[in-house]
Amino acid sequence: VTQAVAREARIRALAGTLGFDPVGITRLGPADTFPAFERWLKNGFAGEMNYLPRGANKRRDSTLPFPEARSAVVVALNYGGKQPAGSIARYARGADYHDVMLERLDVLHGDIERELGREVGAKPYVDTGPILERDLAQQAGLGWIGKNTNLINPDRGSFFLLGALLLELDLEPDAPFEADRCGTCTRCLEACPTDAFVEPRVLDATRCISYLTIEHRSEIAPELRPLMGELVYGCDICQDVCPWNHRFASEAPDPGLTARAENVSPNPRDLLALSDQQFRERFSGTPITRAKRRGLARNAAIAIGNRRDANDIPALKAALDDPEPLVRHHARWALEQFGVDVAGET
Ligand code: B12
Ligand code: SF4
Repeated sequence: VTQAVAREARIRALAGTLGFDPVGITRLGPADTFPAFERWLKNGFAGEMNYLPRGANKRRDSTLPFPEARSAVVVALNYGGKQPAGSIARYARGADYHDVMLERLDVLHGDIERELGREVGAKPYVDTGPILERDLAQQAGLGWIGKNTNLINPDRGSFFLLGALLLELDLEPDAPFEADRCGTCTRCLEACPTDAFVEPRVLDATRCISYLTIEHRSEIAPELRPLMGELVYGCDICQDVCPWNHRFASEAPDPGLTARAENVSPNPRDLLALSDQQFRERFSGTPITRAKRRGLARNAAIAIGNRRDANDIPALKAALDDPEPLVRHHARWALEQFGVDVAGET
């Protein structure tokens, strides 16, 4: 065993001590799945996520965003896949994972410098630039890209977030994960309520409930609304049905991502009634701020239209006076689901 290998082992152990699991090391370089990404963009599957075409070319090769970096420590952070299902996706029920992950990657950076006894240029990365993270994780040996497009680890399933510490170090890489362990299973493709998979490993995001509830800013297509059920932020369904998660998902999330009890399945009636200030107070520091008050209220109106509880009708009528046309429009749709005819424009 060379000294270099011992150094990589120590870095992996440091990351493990911080709660990251699994952990892998890769050299930065060309992304194998970039052609699939380009095709996906060309087909319009990115919808309104304009930041994807904007940084498209850099995703070709993970050396492009940070040219001084040579290697990456790629890490996973568990968000507790066995937590009960609810109307908010599991990853989004507690602190914003970007904050948790970035802070911890900074700690890892300091630990590595101490371990090596010198300064090392580094850049913590989580969704913060143009990198195909699932590709990078596959390169680092963390798992394979499943038919539901999630990165699946053979001992941990897929209910984790990915991050990377890009380092100005030439580290000995782990072997990429080459196998495809999905086999003939197609449960995720069949379980998707909106039929969002065009084929295995290709998601038409414009139909995905995660996209619709989080990234899509405008009206949601009327034909998709009934298929969204009562989900108001994100969707875990194509991971819930995965046999790898049945076997390996864990009960408790990383302590940094502990769920706030009120953010598991909030009453959509309450969400619809929040003012901008109440929204900020309730959700600041969580990923949910990304949808903005108007987006979450729109989603809540759809959930109410789908659950059809007559007690919600007064809340919907009140939302016809919402300052946002987007919210008024979806409240009107929800009232129509109760057979209430709403006159006037929205
Ligand atoms: C845009 C985005 C989304 C979009 C689009 C997702 C998608 N599947 O395209 C939306 C909003 C829908 C979304 C949803 C979710 N996301 Co998201 N998302 C991203 C983001 C920012 C970019 C992903 C991207 O480039 N998509 C474009 C498509 C083409 O890439 P891809 O889906 O990853 O697909 C790859 C493979 O499918 C492969 N491929 C495609 N075709 C083929 C064909 C063959 C034959 C092969 C071998 C491979 C292959 O190539 C693609 C490029 O690498 C990443 C962070 C990052 N910077 O990477 C997080 C990220 C992928 N998301 C993440 C999470 C957790 C989610 C959700 C689970 C959240 C939720 N509960 O609601 C859902 C899961 C939905 C799903 N089935 O993917 C995690 C994934 C962790 C994991 N274990 O995989 C990431 C890495 C964020 C993070 N830092 O942790 N997301
Ligand atoms: S996250 Fe939900 S809506 Fe999106 S592809 Fe998976 S099952 Fe379908």
